[in-house]
Formats: sequence, structure tokens, C-alpha cells
Amino acid sequence: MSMAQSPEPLDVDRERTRTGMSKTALKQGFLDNLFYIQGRFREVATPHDLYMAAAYTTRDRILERWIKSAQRYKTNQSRTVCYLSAEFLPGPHLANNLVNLGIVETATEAAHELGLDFDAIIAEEAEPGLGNGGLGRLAACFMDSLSTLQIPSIGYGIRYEFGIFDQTIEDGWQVEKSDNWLRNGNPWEIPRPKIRFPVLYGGYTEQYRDHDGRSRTRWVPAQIIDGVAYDTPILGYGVGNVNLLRLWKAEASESFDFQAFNVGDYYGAVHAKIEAETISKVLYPNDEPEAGKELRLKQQFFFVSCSIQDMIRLQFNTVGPLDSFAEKFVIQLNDTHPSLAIAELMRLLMDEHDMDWDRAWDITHRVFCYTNHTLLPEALETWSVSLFERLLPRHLEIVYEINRHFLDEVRVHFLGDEDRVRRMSLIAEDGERRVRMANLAVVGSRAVNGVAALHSELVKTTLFKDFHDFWPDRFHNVTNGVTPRRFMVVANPRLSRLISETCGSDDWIRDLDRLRDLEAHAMDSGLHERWHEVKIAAKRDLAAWLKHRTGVLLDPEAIFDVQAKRIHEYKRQHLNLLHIIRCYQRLKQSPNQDMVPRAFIFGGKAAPGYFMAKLIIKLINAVAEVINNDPQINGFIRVVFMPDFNVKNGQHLYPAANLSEQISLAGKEASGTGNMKFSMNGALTIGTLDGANVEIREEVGKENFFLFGMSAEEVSQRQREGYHPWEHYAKDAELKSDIDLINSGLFSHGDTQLFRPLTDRLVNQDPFMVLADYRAYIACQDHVAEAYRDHRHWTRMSILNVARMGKFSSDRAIREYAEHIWRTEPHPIDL
Ligand code: BZD
Repeated sequence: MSMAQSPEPLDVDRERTRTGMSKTALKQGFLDNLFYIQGRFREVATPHDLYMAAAYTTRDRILERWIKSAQRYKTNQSRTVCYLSAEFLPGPHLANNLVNLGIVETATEAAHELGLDFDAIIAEEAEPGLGNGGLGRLAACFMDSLSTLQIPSIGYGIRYEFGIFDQTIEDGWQVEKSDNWLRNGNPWEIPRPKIRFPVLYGGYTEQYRDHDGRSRTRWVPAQIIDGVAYDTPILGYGVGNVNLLRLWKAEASESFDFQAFNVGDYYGAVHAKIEAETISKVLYPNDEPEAGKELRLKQQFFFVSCSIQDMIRLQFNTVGPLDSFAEKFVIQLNDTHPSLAIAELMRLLMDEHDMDWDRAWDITHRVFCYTNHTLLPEALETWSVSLFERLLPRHLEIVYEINRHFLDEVRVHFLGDEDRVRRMSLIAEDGERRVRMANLAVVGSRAVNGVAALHSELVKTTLFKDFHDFWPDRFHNVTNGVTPRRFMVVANPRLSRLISETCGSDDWIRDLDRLRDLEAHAMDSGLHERWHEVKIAAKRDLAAWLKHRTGVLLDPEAIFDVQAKRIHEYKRQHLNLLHIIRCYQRLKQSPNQDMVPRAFIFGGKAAPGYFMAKLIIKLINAVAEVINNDPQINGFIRVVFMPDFNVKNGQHLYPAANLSEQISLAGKEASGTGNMKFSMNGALTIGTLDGANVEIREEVGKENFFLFGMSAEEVSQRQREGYHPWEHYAKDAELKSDIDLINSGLFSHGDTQLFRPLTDRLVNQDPFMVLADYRAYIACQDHVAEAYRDHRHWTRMSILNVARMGKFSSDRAIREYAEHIWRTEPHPIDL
């Protein structure tokens, strides 16, 4: 709320009491919930009881707004954005909801007066880890912004019983532990047992004549499973709007159970129930598609079918006939994982609601929009026709029919170009026949977008070039953004307070461009001092946290150099490692040199089946062990791997970083969003011209960004010419000695073979050109170190980075979607 427009304090008090937001009301609500829901009184309550009571007290205050929003959207017949995503990574809800309700201070005081440790209560919440990384977290940021911008919306996904695994590090290796996040109950969700839809699988299709004598198709499934809705309210910041995150849980369909029971097969009935429930049991922990995994395809169809049926139900409940479905709804596909929705909507409109092909297609292709998140060929989803047919026989027919209509158009437009027809087909015919989900998504959508300017260009000129030639107007860019509520206000309250005091208002929280007001103070030495103090305090906190969890002690005065993201060869954590080994060798060679102390901090999970990524984690920990225990190094450099990087733990990392590592090979990272989170918290970036780094650098100014490495253009040129990594290894003596040191066994207790797969891959193949960028990276890191010596200058750059991050709010991204792609309007709910 703008300070200038604050209402009179007395009015505020009265209003807070009326709406239950006063300190007294919060305390009473808390004690009531502790007693009536948890069945405890203060003296015997466990920390978890206290958290549950706090969560219910907060939820109670959301419910009125939620019901009001639902009613208002219904009477207004509001156009609704349905965000279909196989993943949502919302992070712990309590602190975020308190921020969005505007009652953090009141709640803190209330807790204090009750003699409770507020931070401990917040820390008690389990992470809802229903996603792998950037894609799932983007969906959560977008939900926050949709509510804040008062746009009616529903996030649809899967209520995985087990989310992304918990990562522990044992003997330097990643070990995966199952994530039983629902074990102690989830106070934020409301089950809706009556919102339940059947989902069909397998069987066959048959033709029949309806009462008008028209030929129709009937799908006779082999299996029916129910999807049941679980709703979580998503509150906007400082507004009355509450949108819905609706996640589907799989249950055995009762009708099916009873069939088996009736013929006396009790065991079979129970078994069917267990099998049904496996569909929403566990998130696939891969940030690439699972080749040929039947259960994954079943999951995708499961949530897509429930969601489309739910939209049709809502259409009938509000507007009425299905003809205006594309006016009432817009469906955004978060990558291709939900793209079966295109075929499912066609099926429901035709087979269940009597529409002919042309009317159904007209609605379908006007309702869908598709976001692409990757150019990596190995990450493009395809399903073998045989698996597809076995599981979804009717959908395969529909895909074929879409393809037939589509390829007819292509042939008319590009007469005689059968090569192009083959490339654009929804079915790949080279080798085993496969359904190309990305092509289905493009053909079935009226808008397609990439997630950063560079990425969207490459989408048009490489991945979907043929489609762009055909439909140039279909392609858009919406650069990603992240929510400042979660990643600044919740994660970094100290910095947030300092910014509000400096700018004279907290308006920046809803209008991130207002951070520009900081620029006027960028030279102010008073601000410099406080800025530095805020950063040091966060570094001390992180150091304490890491000491407790890993035993490694970091020096808060050192540069906190952080790379936190999924472990992947294209993200090049091993390039970072080569720099660390370089620093180590330099210190060993001249122990008395004046090196700027650095703490190298890593975090991130490896897909459990991705051997090379797991070996990179092992190497990070192996290098850490040697360096951290070398008395000659004497703490000048330290290396630590933060276990179990997730939204919750990330909140300790962003505020404490001085340097953000965004070092993917140019052209490979679609956008990145960690780059934005670090920069918003005052870290400077060392990065390549990849993904959104390009735009971050444009915004913050090239003098406030450490750029190195080849451009995407140079990368493809080098690849065309033929890339020979061993030439770099042979020519660059320091590079050679860094790689040789790994092979020497120094980091592996004398085992010269352990890291061979990694070093051999670098020297012989190096698909992500680590060696080609090594020299430029080392040189750039030397600049970083020199720049850090000048504290004043560094702090100024840090302030300017924050001041110029306005563009990277997810509010801006959602505004662009709303205006250019969705054509939706805000529907404010009065407080
Ligand atoms: O999506 C990521 C990209 O790699 C990032 O560059 C980008 O910033 C974000 C958001 O747009 N992609 C993913 O996170 N992808 C997955 O997690 C994923 C999960 C399952 C299957 C395939 C991909």
C-alpha cells in the first residue's frame, strides 16, 4: 500500500478487527485452531501442531475472499485462464500467504505475545515439491501473478503423493529419499470429493449410428479411473482475488470396483484400486521426458482429461452452450506435457457432445496456446504409436485426422515439397512410428511462445522453422519472470525493508518497475553501508545454515559465488569446477598470493538415472573435501554443496549470493529464472549470452554484468566447422593441468578411474563446449575478483542490478500473456 494513501489508523484498526486481521483476532483464532483442529493446548503442542494452527488461522482469513472471488467470477461469466501444467512448485505457503494478506507484522507480534518462535513455525512447513525445476516454479510464479493482477484463472495439475525426491549427500554421492510431503497432513488443500471425473484408458473404438442415423464413434475402454479434485487457494498480493490451484488425485472408480466385487473377486477389486492410485502416486524426477514410460503417458492423460471435463462442467454451470467455450476459456499448455488436451477436447466435443469435426476444431484451435521451454532435441516429447494406440485408441484416430487435415493444407501451400510435409507431420515415420507432441501442440494452438527473446527467435528459426514459414503470426515471445513476493519479500525481508525505506514506499512489490527509484541513491554512501550490512547478515545466516547441515564453515567476507539449479551438462557446473581447480592450483603454486577469498556454493538435484550429472555432484564434493581440508589453503577458498536445493532452501541462498553463475552454453538454456532471482537480491551475474541472461544484461547495463563465452551464433558456427575439444586440451597448459589433476586421483583417494567418464567426455566429445569457453571464463572470473576488491563499486553495481530488475517480475510476463495472447481482463474483487 502506498504510504501517501494510507487510511486513518483508527479505521485500519476497526477494519482489521472486523475481518479477523487484528492481533487479538489472530491470537484467538490460533488458540481455537490449536484446540479444535489439532486437539492440543499450548503446553503440549508439538512444533508441528503450532504450524498447523498457524496455517489454519491463515487459511480461515483467505476463505471469505476465495468464496467471494468464485461467486463474482461466476456471475460475471468471466473469461478464465486455465494453466495446464504437469508440475507446480509453489514452495511453502504460510509465509507467502501472510505477505499477500498483508499481516506479517501483526502475525509476528501475535506469535511473540503468545511466546512462540515465529520463524520456527514458518520453518516447520513441508515443501510441496510437485515439480522438477524451472518449469514447475514458473507455473507457481504465474499463479501468484494471475491472482495479484486479478485475472480469473485455474491452475490444473496432478496431486502427486510423492513429489521430487529429497536429496541427501552420502560419501559425496547424491542419494534419493522419497518425499512423503503429505505425511503430516496438508492444511492448505480442500478435497472436493464431489468434483470427480472418470478417466478412460485402453480398449477399442467402434462405429455406430445415432438416433439421427449419423455415423458416430464410441470408445469402449478397458479401464476407468476417477480423478478427484483437491483445491488450494492462491491469494493475490494486496487484493481480494483468490484463484484456484486444482490438483487431481487418482482413485479407483467405484463402478469398476463393484464389478469385480460382485463376481467374488475381492482381491482383484482391491488390486485394481491400488493400481488406479499409482497414477498420481509419484512425480517423474526427470527434467527431460521419460522415454516410453507408459505410466507417464497415463499421468498426462489423467490430469488433462479431468481438467477438460471440469471446464466443460463449468461452462454448463455458467455460460451455457459449448459454442462459446473458446470465449469463456483460454487454455495455456505448459510445455507439451498436457498437449493431449487438444485431442481430448476434440473427443469430448464430438463423441460426448454431438459436434461435427469442423465446429469442434474451430473451438479447439481457438482455445489452446502453447509455451515451449526447450530446444534440446533429446527433450522433445514423442510417444510410440503402438503405446499411444494401446492406451488411447480414440485419441490416436483423432491425431491422425488432425494430421490429415493439416497436411492437406501444407501440401496446398507448399506444392510438391514432400520433405517439408514429412518434417511437419504429427507422426514421425523414420524408424518406429512416433507421435510428435510438439507438432501436435503447435498445430492445435492459436499462439505459440518461447520464454526469452533469444529462445523465441531460435524457436522460429530452428525448432519450428517450417511452422513459422507457414503461420508466422502464430509465434510470440513472452520472456519469463518471477514473483517478487516470494523471491524478495518472503526470502529477503531485510533487503525488502531497506528498499521500501529508501524508496519511501513499498509500491515496488506490486509494480517492480518502481525499483528504479533506487537509482537516485546508487551513489549514496549511507545506503551503501546499509546495503552491505543486509548482504553480510544474509551471508552469516546462510553460513550458519550450511555449517549446521554440511559441517563446512564459510567466511562471510568471502565472495559468495553460487550456482544453484538442476545438475545438467548443458548448464556446465563442471566449467565452474574447472575454475575452482584453477584457483586451487594457483594457491598451491604461490601460497602467499593476494587472492580474494571465495566461497563456492553449489545446489541442485540430478535426475536419478543421469549418470554424468551424478558424477558431477560427486566431483564437486570430492573437490570440496580436498580443498576444505588443505591447511595450505587455509580457508581462502571453500567449496560446499547445499543438499536438497528446493524452493524452501533456495530462500536462504538468493539473499546471500554475491555472484550468480549463469554459464550454460549459449543457445541451450531457454530462459532461466534463477538468474532473475539472484539478480533481484543484489547478486551480480557471471554469464553467457544465453536465455534471459541477454535481456538481464541489457536491462542492468553491460558494465554491471560479467559476460564471457561464445554467442549462440558462434556456437553453431563452431559446430558446423567441426569442434575438436582435444585441441583446447592440448594447447592450453592450464586447462590440461586442471583436467589432469582430476585424473591424477587427487580428488578420489588415488582412484584414477573414478572421474574418467567425465574427463574423457570433455576431452573427446564435449557436447556443451566447456573447453571452448574455459579460457574466457577464467579471464572473466579474474575480473570478478578484481571488481570485488572495490567494495564501493561492487555495492553500486549490486544496487543498480536490483534497481533495474523491474522487467523480470512475473507480473510483467502475465500482463503480456493477458494482452497479446489470452485477451483477458482483470476482474477486481473488493477487499
Ligand atoms: O523451464 C525450464 C528451462 O530449462 C528453463 O530455461 C526455463 O527458464 C524454465 C521455465 O521456462 N525447463 C524445465 O524446467 N523443464 C522441466 O522441468 C521438465 C520437466 C519434465 C519434462 C521435461 C522438462
